[in-house]
Amino acid sequence: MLSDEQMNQYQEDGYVIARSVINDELLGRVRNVVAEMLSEAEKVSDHDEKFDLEPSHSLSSPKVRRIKTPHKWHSIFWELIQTKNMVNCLTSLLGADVRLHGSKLNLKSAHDGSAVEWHQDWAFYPHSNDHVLAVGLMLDDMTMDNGPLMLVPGSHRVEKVWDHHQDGHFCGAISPSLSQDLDFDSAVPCIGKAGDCSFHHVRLVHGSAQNLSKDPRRLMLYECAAADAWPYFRFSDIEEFNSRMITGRPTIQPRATSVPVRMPFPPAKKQGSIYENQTMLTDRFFK
Ligand SMILES: O=C(O)CCC(=O)C(=O)O
Repeated sequence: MLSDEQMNQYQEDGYVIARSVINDELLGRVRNVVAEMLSEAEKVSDHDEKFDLEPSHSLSSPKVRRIKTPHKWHSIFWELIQTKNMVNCLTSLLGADVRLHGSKLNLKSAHDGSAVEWHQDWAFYPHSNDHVLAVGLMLDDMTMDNGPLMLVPGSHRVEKVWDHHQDGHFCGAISPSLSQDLDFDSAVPCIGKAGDCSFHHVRLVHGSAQNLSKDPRRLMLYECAAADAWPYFRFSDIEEFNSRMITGRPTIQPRATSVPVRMPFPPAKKQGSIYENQTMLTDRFFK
């Protein structure tokens, strides 16, 4: 599924986009499941374990910005990450044994969907080694207008975790005015068709602007790790941990390498999701 050129691009730039990873039949079924799940949000007035809501959400005009951990709510999200194409891409990039760390479905409502400020996923979930990446499966076409994922090429190769704290607390974002060493203007948009998929390294700096278009934008994100990359925290139960193997075999022998780590503690003042963490920000890039 990934050519040598694409593999080199992942090493060099920290990301790669694979085209037509998921076929129309499966995409159609996923969209139906998502529509069904979203209809439940018509009864929800505050964030809960399933939904993260836009500030403009109301019962009469529901606006969900994230379905949290969709793989826990419906088996179709497992089906997606275990398709042959997806597993081929993952094993090319991470090796034969791959575990799911987490998942989220980010939705940007038309004319509204929240921006996500620049950050590194690694700042949220450091592991014993950095064979960890995020899969961004496009459930809609991604255009320059609907708030596509924006990636800063090569930023994963800087052996550094940028500061994601503000006033002594984790805030889930990099302050643009305090990070002169990052060239946000070089960021590349992940433009593509529904069914295309981006894979970005866990230390790659990325973010996304508001959705200015007339259509909603849905991006399904999977956090994936080589089986020997163990998370530094939020581990409780080996059976649950191993049940998240996407392919290959689990191990109880983590591989520890010299990777830069900053722990996301003390925790964000606003808990719940990256959007909530970032509500406290006083220095923003995206309007
Ligand atoms: O949905 C997006 O555009 C980006 C989201 C993101 O980077 C994240 O949730 O970590």
